[in-house]
Amino acid sequence: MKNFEKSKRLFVEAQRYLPGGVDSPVRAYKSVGGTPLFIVRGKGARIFDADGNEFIDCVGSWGPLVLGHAHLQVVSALKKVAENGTSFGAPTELETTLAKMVTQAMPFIEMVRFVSSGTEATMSALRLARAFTRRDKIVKFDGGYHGHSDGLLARGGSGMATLGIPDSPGVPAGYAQNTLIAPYNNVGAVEQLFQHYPGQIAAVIIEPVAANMGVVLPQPGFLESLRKLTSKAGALLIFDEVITGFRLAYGGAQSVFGIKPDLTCLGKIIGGGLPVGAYGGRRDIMSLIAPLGPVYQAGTLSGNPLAMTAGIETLKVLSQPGVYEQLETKCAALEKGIAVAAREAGVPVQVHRIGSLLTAFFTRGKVVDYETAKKSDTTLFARFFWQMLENGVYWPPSQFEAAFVSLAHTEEDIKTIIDAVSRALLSLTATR
Ligand code: HOZ
Repeated sequence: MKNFEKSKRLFVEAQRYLPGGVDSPVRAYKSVGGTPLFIVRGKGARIFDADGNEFIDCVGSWGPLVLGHAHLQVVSALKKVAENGTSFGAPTELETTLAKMVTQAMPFIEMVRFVSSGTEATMSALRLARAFTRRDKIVKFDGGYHGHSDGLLARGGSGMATLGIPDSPGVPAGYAQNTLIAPYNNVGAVEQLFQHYPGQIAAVIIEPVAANMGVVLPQPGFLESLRKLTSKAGALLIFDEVITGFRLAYGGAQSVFGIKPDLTCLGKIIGGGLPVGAYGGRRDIMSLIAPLGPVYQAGTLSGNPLAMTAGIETLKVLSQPGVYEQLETKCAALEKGIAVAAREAGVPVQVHRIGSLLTAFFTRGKVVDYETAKKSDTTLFARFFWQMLENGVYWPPSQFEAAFVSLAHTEEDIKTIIDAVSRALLSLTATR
């Protein structure tokens, strides 16, 4: 049995000063029980906790670390930039450099505004969509997660799914009234909303691949139908690519599925592990943002030199040939390994994967939306999670989050993860 005593002591101390001992709820391990691990170091595909345990990391800071931890190119560029100052509250050329890279990678983004988190990106994109269309209502999907701004906290995924919170208190009723919910992968429900609220819906916001209720892929035609419905109704289509952007392909999910959103939200990878977000899209829409237009949005640390540098260096690596093929091969091997291990252990598991994003749902039934995702056996998942730790793998501590494979994972690492999955699943059946 691994020893987690130091993490346990650090958690007791943390809880005296931080609500729940953490700065973001999923980290608290509430849905898997026990005490969260306190991490002291990461290198490549590995993280090390306060007790000196080593793990192969399948969380990767929830997505940004597609190159792995402490990537040399990123770290040495950061050191150089930091020596010249970390924030000026004035323009730097780095912002233009990263903006150019983003617009070249995603041609539907004609202009981009950098912010400091994915939450800020989606919140600002919605403000912009409302201003552009002069409408108030928005449509989001059940189990879709777009950060924690007031209007987006209805039926959210991620930590809300993990903790089973349907709607957060503290959101004024007026906000909630303007947020309409449809089940993911259900075009009919979106059609009905457009019929019911003619001329009132500003935008449909969606994760083109849902990754905060676990990974759930769009069914064929779903995204295309949303594109048609929104265009017909004069509403905007907003892709929240905070997770999928530069993850599924250099051009994001929009390039994989061939859909043109009006606005795109980014985060995670474009900051290479530093706090960042961005929203961008059609020039006519983006031109409404202050100081060019009247829609106000600002931030002292927006586009700060460190985040821009980590993003630029990360994208430089990702733009090299063969990178996404490598991610695909590694994660496909993992998908296959988990499916085989589950079959051999006799544990019903649905493995969902696209590119280097993966979720193993502990359920017998097909998962197509949040309702079906919620049928997963979260108790069994919790036991699986702890067994994975025992076997040296840091798996996401929630059934409703994605696991991430990075370029730093070697073929050997993938084999080790599959062995760990196999042992973990067998131990579940042995004690059932
Ligand atoms: N909302 C993040 C996962 N989708 C978790 C953030 C964190 O706890 O770091």
